[in-house]
Amino acid sequence: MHPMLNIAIRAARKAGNVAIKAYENPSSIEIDTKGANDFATNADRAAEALIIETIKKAYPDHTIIAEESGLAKGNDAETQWIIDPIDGTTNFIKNIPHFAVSIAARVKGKTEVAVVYNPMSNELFTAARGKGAQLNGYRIRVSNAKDLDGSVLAMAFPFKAKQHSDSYFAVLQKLFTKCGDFRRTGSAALDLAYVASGRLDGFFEIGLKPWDIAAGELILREAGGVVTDFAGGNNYMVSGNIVAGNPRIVKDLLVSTQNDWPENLRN
Ligand code: 2AM
Ligand code: CA
Ligand code: CA
Ligand code: CA
Repeated sequence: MHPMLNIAIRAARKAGNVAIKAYENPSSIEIDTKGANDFATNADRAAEALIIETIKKAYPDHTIIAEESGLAKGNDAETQWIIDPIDGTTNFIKNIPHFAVSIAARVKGKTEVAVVYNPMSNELFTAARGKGAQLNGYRIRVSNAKDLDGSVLAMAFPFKAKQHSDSYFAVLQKLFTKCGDFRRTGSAALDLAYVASGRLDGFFEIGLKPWDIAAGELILREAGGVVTDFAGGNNYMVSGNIVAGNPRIVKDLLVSTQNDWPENLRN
């Protein structure tokens, strides 16, 4: 196994254990409000600190970007770890067992290894570039849906940009008539991993951050999926607007919505 994947898995399991302990003892959870509908807890911070400690011990020079503590530049600027200690904090706070630890490592801008770990279901999604994607060690693949007809798509609501919700809902309505149904799960990292394992046919969301996307993206690509922005390009790490699925689903999603996304949400 890729040595960096080994470290990522070790770090994810440690962080997952912190999350499980807090989840099982909800009165221990302290909630900070970072912004509108945006929270962090003492468990997010503790899990993140453990991940960073684990990576630093193995790779003291690597650069680390983590949701709760920001950017820590290392001497090796070419290797970056991108960490979301708990993706799905709102679920975590509500005692809904659907959240994940997300860890990716990029070398010269290319993601080499990725882990998305749901500690509550003990599901470990992993990938190494060129080596395929696995769920608990078993190879996974995207669904073979041919188009949106009958498909089940993960999506989200613009909880940070409610002023754009009218135009967003108009696109949702159009897509709703074309697909089978929607899921709003609350964890973008798990949405990508579920698309990678064929549980869901596709996924789209606006306003994501690199740590929501980085690990799930490699897992999905290694499972035969594709990821684009709303214009079919690759600006999603910057815009945070993402469309994902097998190549045919992504094509149908883009063709079905290309001219409909509000201007400020496109690309
Ligand atoms: P987070 O839990 O790490 O913040 C799903 O829409 C994505 O948006 C998740 O990856 C989640 O990451 C983030 N998010 C932030 N606030 C949210 C909220 N109030 N509801 C749902 N998702 C939220
Ligand atoms: Ca957050
Ligand atoms: Ca997140
Ligand atoms: Ca988070």
